[in-house]
Amino acid sequence: MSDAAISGGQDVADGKAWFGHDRFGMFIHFGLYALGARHEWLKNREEFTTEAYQKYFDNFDPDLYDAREWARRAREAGMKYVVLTAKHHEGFCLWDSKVTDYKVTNTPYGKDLIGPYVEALRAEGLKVGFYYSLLDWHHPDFPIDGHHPQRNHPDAAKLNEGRDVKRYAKYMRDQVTELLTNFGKIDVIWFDFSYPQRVYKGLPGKGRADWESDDLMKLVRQLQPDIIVGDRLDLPRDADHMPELVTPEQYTPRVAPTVAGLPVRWEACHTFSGSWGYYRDESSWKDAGQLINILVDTVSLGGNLLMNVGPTGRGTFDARAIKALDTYGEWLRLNGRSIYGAGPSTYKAPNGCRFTQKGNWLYLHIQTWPFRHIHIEGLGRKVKYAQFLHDASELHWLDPDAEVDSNVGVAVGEGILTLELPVLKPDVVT
Ligand code: JFZ
Repeated sequence: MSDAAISGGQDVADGKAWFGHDRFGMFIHFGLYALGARHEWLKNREEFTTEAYQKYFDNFDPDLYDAREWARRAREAGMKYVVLTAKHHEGFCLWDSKVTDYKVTNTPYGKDLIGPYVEALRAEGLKVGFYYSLLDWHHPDFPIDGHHPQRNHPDAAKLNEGRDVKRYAKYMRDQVTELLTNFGKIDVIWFDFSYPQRVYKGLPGKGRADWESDDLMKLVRQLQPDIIVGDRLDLPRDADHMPELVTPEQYTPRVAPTVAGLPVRWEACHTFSGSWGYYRDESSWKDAGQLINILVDTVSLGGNLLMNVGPTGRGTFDARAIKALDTYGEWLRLNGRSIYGAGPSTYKAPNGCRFTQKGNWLYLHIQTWPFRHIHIEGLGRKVKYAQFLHDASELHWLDPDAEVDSNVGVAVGEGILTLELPVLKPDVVT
């Protein structure tokens, strides 16, 4: 299978080809909201004023932050790149930005978080990504809109007088320049997000005209020619303007996403428990089977998976996150060959199964364990050898022209391969 097929059909004979090969990355949502420990949108949902939110800034001290530990955990989970929220919607910056005071170096912690992060990822052989929020609930020039915490303020329209979105767009370019100049080669940048059609109580939404997305994009290209740019800048999207990275969020697409009918590079992003930011009391943590299925489903459709961790206010991954990461690490150690460098197959997987393919190796992911047999259409007389991946134990099968085994009880259909399985599912992660 060619690189093009692996990446979802796009021509990737460039510095971005690693992406479609690596398949699995870590998202990290870290900011002041970690202290609220109840979702990264809390300032918005609870309609905090900036003054009321200041308590998190004044108490921000992730004293246990160890970038090497984050990077090591990502690598051991089988992840190949990491994308960290350099700035999320709350506007707080994790680096020593020269164009704002609302930054980590002015908190009790007092140190830059981004430099050590970048260095640690490189030391572990991981690619480096930044998430940068287009929304900013702190910046004085960001006009209040339907996604702003002050959207219901009786004088919202009045408060908007003097807010100059052009100045805000310039601020973003200055910050992106810092991020893409001061930390060496950056591999991914994730802008989030646009909502030009959203009007709320007469307050218009924002899109490319507000962000000045064309200029922002030009700047990014100029500073980091090989960087992969996420698709939430509200840029035109058609056959002549293919996005570089389509980003479905918290769902697995039914089929591989396309733009103008053409295949496109894409990455699903998911959470362990629903929230992106650390949420202490959330109980909806996905189990091991769901975690593995999300990865397999995504790669079987030619996409990447960006799986999120929300570190605690101390700067650590909590025990539940570590357990989930270990699930991936253990599974990928045994089954990574079916993920890295693999992509979709043209064969149709049987019910309860998914296929991934790499060259002449076809990987059958059995998500629902059947009783003794799986019948696979289109594979009859095509298979030379079959084995379990986790332990390389040989598997037997019946081809259409094989002697019909009376125990199987099926005259195997034309073109169908019947795979024989142990009655008991082998005791592996999933
Ligand atoms: C965004 C953020 O708001 C969220 O906090 C997180 O960072 C996630 C990865 O990205 O979530 C969105 C963005 C856009 C939409 C929905 C959720 N949208 O356009 O429907």
